[in-house]
Amino acid sequence: MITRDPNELVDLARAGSRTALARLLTYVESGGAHQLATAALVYRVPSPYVIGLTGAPGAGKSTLTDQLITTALDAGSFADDDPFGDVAVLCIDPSSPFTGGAILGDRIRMQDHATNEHVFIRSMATRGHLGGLSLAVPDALRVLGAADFKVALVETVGVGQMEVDIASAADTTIVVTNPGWGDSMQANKAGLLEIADIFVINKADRSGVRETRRDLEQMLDLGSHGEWRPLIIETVATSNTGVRELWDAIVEHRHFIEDGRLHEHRRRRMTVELDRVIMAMVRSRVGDLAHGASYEAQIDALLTCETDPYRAAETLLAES
Ligand SMILES: Nc1nc2c(ncn2[C@@H]2O[C@H](COP(=O)(O)OP(=O)(O)O)[C@@H](O)[C@H]2O)c(=O)[nH]1
Ligand SMILES: [Mg+2]
Repeated sequence: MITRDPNELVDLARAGSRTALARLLTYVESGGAHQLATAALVYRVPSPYVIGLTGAPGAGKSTLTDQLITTALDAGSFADDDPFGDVAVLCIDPSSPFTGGAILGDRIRMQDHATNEHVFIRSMATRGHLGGLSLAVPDALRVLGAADFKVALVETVGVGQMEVDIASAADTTIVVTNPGWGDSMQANKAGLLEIADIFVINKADRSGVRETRRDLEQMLDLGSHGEWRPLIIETVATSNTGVRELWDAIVEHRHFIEDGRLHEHRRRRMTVELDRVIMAMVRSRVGDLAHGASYEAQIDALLTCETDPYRAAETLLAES
């Protein structure tokens, strides 16, 4: 039986135990970050370089991730003096409280890699983490950092706000689109534009690539991106076409942000994460306040016009 002590698990994970790594990630997933906090090491090691992929279901994220694993292993490093070693993949499905069918499919798709000792693939779902997946993912990345992974690919299903939140925890964020994307994505375009460092037009073997590229270019012309103008890369993930170009784009973006911007980039990420932790804690306190005898008494007082909602709230807050 493997130990349950987070400190020992971290030591084992650093020594290469995938069982220990998996257990640590289960702690994170189930909201056991407080247990991990004692494993101070996790919070002292740098996070891996995180490449996030997001996009609508069926866009080809898993197929691309699969190809990127091979490319990352072949490329070996972002720079000669910075070997990667192993590659970690997290598959995140915010819409599913369980490890659902889609992710099972991804597992099968990536199974060639699953037996490779240099690749670690893990799907994650919410199981009661305080702030949901958007907080569990950064913790999971810390664990991967502790286990000495230098690069992590994070595939997030979907294009809603939560997915945008998770994807924005990456160092390089890739938004995977398909030809004809412009028509269906009107509502979320702004959010995606904000987070994308690279747009991929996958399924470029289909018609409408030129129109989609033009649409994206127009968006970029109008939108306010920073110093980095997001790159647009066309791929056919199923035939490994354009994947090397995508990798080169990732490397280019990494060099761009590491040229004095990584600190600022990660600082912003920390700000977002800390704000979320505070919000989650406050929300949980609100939950505690909003029941019990005092709460009921204030509701009664409201019904009989003996107080107003502001005074009632102040009273409850003062009592807490
Ligand atoms: N024609 C074509 N099909 C693709 C391409 N990339 C992926 N697919 C197919 O699209 C489907 C969904 O791919 P998947 O990687 O599971 O998408 P995900 O939901 O974004 O992870 C699968 O049947 C893939 O084989 C591509 O470039 N061209
Ligand atoms: Mg997938």
